[in-house]
Amino acid sequence: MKNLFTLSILAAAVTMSACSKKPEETTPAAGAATASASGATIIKIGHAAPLTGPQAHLGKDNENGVRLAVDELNAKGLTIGGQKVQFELHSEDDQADPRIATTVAQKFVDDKVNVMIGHLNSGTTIPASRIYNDAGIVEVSPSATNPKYTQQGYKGAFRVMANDVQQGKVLGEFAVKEMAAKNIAIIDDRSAYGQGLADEFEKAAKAAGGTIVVHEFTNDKASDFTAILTKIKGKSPDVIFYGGMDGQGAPMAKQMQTLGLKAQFLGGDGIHTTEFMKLAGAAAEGVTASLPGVPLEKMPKGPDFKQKFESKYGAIQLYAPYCYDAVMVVAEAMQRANSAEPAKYLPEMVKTNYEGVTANIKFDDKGDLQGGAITVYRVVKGNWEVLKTVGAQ
Ligand code: ABU
Repeated sequence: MKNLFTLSILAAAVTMSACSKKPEETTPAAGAATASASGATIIKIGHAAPLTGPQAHLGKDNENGVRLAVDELNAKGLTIGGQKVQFELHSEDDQADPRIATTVAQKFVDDKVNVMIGHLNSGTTIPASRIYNDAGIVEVSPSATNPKYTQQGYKGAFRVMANDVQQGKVLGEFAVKEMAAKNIAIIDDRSAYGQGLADEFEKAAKAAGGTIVVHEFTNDKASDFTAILTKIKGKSPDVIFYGGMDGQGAPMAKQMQTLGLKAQFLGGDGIHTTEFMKLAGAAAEGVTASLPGVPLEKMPKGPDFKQKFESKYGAIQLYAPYCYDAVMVVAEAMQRANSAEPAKYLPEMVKTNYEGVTANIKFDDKGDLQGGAITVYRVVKGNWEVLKTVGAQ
């Protein structure tokens, strides 16, 4: 598939070369320039996430992270390739649905976006990434943590946070070694993210000496977990691990309390949200969850970002800082390449060494973040408090 990206770059070059001969018969290549009313060259930043439905709060958070970066870049009045440029956010709702995501991806291809930031979910990012790759569009994931996204050999696919192989390992070891879990129950939502993370967690927990007493599954629309939790209660686990998002994790934590389950509740980044706290209420207290990255307050630019973002959009939910960094990394690569065309700035993306809000961002040969950290948090008096960070640069 790496070859497909190369082919589409060649196709774009052929189209552009044909353009100089017969402009009336051609259409612009991916990322081709259009001009604003003020004469600035428009750079289209594509973004997709669930903007409606149970994950809308996360999608809006991602969208606002992109928006903040776009606004800041425009305020700088940048010039690329000798032309004044204006960044434009093109955001679409994929409803966290893989089929809708591929339709959205095709729309972005037809719109000739200069870059794609997203999608939010692994289950949408993976199928959509083939479409961006085939069209020669660079894609940067700010939140999809399933490792498969960057294992497909797509040269234009990048990710600005650690993936679920790393996250699952940290969580599995943490459960056994630091939560003293001998017997562990697992529930996942059968999404690419939830199931993938749960499987990595299971491997790591077993390797650390834990016993998985049961592995159940639900789905990313469910709200009643009574039957699953009643079955799990009979196994008396020390820890229940949930692979999925806050929309299910929060009612699950509440229903654990109602059913009198004494097990500690543990999850991944999908439940490490402000919304989880709101939805779970008192049942959030003591819940443990991970998040890729070093805590924002420990990063040099973290507190400033938090203040800027929250004064405009309210509390950060989850991945807004990663979305902001993703846009900034791309804008920097475009400036170094002196071009906003994906084929021209892609070689600069590969060479990225950018001090972001979330990490010092460098990519490995697959497009994954080098040296990505994972931090484990616990809810203490209504706040996510840091327990430990693993793998910090
Ligand atoms: N990383 C958790 C949420 C997004 C996803 O990977 O599906």
